[in-house]
Amino acid sequence: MVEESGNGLIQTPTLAKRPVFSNWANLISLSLNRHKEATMDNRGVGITITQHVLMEEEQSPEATGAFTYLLNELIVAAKVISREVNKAGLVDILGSTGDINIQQERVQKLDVFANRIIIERMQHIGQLCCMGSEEVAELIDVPDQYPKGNYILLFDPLDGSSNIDVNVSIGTIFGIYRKESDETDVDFLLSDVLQPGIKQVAAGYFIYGSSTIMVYTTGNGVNGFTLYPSVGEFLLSHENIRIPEKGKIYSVNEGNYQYWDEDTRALVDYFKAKDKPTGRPYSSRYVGSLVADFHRNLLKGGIFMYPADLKDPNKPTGKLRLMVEANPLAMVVREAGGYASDGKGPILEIQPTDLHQRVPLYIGSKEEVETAEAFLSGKRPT
Ligand code: FDP
Repeated sequence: MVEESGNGLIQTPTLAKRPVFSNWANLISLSLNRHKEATMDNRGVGITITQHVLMEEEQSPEATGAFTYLLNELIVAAKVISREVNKAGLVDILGSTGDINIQQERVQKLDVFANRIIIERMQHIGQLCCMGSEEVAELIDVPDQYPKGNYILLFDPLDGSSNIDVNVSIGTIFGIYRKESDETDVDFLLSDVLQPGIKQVAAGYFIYGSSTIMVYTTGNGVNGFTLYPSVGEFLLSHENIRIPEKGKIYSVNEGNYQYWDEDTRALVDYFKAKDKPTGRPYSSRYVGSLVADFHRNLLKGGIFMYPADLKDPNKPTGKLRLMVEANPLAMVVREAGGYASDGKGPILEIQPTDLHQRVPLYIGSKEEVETAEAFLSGKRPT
């Protein structure tokens, strides 16, 4: 059995040597028992995430169970993070560590915890050849003592972390790729990691809010699962999510207005202008936590924007990270019928050059994101 210590870390290093499917039998029976329990008390009838992942796997004849195992372990890590986030304020986990990360931001204690939990839980399972985290400058190798697999996990362990101390929703974002090279001398090549987002085999996020929700896609639509705390399972709560073609919300940090170029300002002015036939003015909603802003707009429709700004006039750039934020959410939104752009073209088609590269991001309902592209290419609607 997997034994969890107080801090959520695996205590049995032998786990990696066990065959994947002996663990599976346990997982399925665990899941079914919990499902029964949920049904019995009549408060949580529903399919569990584990059942859902297994059902998706059944659709793919060549599946080996490796991916299912990987996703399941990530879910366990998220449950541990969720538990810790819920304790924030009660234990000494709020606040900054005093360090500055690779993105030049203050590192929060919960950032460090979430990052460590994901790495330590994922590195031993034998399905990954490497990981990349927003919090770690270099790629994260799988230590020699553990078996290697063919998947690559890129993640933002705790997105929106400047909101932790004020009890605003935060989240974990992930994208999973398959190793493309058949190199055997090394575990992976840099090109295996720097793949465009279109190559993701799965992507999603966990949002730690009024409840903890997981939203994910493997390219067959998007589904959302809510953590049922007393049962300890994610139950299907948002089946086949579709983002409205057109929304009524725009989300952007308008405090940056003075740093935007003219086209960006014109775009935001457009959403605020009065015009009944096109449903304007839109409502403004901005939490300042990407997962929370994205999740709201995914369900309600609208556009989230983090435009390039001229804070450094020699280097106009967006703030958000292509590989660990924009790409996973771009896959989710595409699978839900929406669109993500850097203002010029699809986020998912950008060829990355660096694990930590930043991009402008326009994401949400198709109509609004296409409007953004039109403005940013100088073609403003009349
Ligand atoms: P944070 O810095 O709190 O981690 O990923 C970075 C991010 O949050 C996003 O979650 C959020 O959308 C954005 O930055 C907020 O940035 P601003 O404070 O500049 O609006």
